[in-house]
Amino acid sequence: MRLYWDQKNECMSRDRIHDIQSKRLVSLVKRVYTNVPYYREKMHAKGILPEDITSIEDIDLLPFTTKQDLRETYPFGLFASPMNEIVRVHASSGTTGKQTVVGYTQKDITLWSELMARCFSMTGADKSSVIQVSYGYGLFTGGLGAHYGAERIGAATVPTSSGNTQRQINIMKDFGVTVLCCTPSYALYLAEVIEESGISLDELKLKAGVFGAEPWTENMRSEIERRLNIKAYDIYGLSEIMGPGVSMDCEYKNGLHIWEDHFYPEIINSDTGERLPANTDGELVFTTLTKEGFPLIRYRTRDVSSLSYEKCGCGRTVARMAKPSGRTDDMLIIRGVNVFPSQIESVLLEIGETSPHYMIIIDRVGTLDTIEIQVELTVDMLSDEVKRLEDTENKIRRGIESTLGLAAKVTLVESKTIQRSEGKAVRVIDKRKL
Ligand code: DLL
Repeated sequence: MRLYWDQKNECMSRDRIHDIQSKRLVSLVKRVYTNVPYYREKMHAKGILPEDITSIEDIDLLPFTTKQDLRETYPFGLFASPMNEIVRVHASSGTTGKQTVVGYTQKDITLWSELMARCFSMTGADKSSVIQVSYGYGLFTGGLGAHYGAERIGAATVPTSSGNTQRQINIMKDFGVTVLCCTPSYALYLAEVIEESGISLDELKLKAGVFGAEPWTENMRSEIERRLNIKAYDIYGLSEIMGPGVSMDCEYKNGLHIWEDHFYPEIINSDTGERLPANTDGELVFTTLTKEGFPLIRYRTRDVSSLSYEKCGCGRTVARMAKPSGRTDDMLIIRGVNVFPSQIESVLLEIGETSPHYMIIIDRVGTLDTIEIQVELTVDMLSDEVKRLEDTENKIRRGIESTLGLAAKVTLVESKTIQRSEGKAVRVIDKRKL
């Protein structure tokens, strides 16, 4: 089993990583200063010239880039290559405001395929694998990003895209799919439909899942691994930086390896912009060191994570990011308490008496915020006594209260009443904003 795709670059010394990053940052800054008027002005506003940047340590001198900058330059204002060199465009739908558009040169697409190949190889996949890509194809980067990486390692690539769940399962079985790529919430739904179809896991050849595009907890990972009898890997990325494959975890499951020779990570305090030390939670920031079409300097992802730099048991030396717990803008503030939906997911799966499908409903009665957590019963529970159901409800309520310090209403709802997701799950309805 080949676990490295590019051992030289995945396992180089920290000194070497530092040198490569320094060299690449210097040329990146020159490039954007010359080619992107918006960046040039931002640097002038900070009193910076390209020659002030001589190593990666100087990155602190450079301005941040935010989603707002992307909106102001919509659609192509931050592209650093002329349009006749752009071979692909993706866009993120953007739940708030205008969508953001990203462009790739041929070299960018080749790099993306290489980095996705590194990711797939971490699962043990190779040219003998059959990889089903159930991320959506289209403007979303998930489908095509995974597709090119799967082809790069020479696997038989099955571009099912998302949706038509029964067909996905038939294909998985008939084609002997060994690696599944989709969101973790869709993986859970696929597991559910497989169970209902009466297909035994022995009839499938599935070994690994490459799941991402949304936050998911360790408990959710165990649930998916158990129900599909596979190893589930966490893959992270965002369209602005490239798409899937910015980082992924290995079999040691102790953080996601960032391909640091191409993406320079930082963690900052999102209120002050101050850089935070290793192993401290904060907002993740990335600089794309080698991208041509759409390079970004110190892009604020709004994802909450932390970084660590110790060598991993797998031999990789690149920085690892903690599983993102959510986005700063997805954090709910309920009666002054900060809550990430993933914390609620953790409690529900820890108790483990219900199904893993849930919905969080926030409302305001008078001046008081209310939170209701709807959790689905499992099919077996339908015949349970009322007393046992009440016990489960109470257990969840106490779990939420002791974890979050927040009194929540817990409602057990009938099996299959919570909407299943085929892509990124929507788990919160905030009626205060409606
Ligand atoms: O979701 C790219 C992607 C596709 C990643 C397939 C992995 C797999 P966007 O639609 O631009 O791109 O959304 C990016 O999704 O800033 C995070 O908030 C969230 N996200 C992505 N992967 C993870 C993950 C794709 N593994 C946004 N864990 C990011 C937690 C994730 N959140």
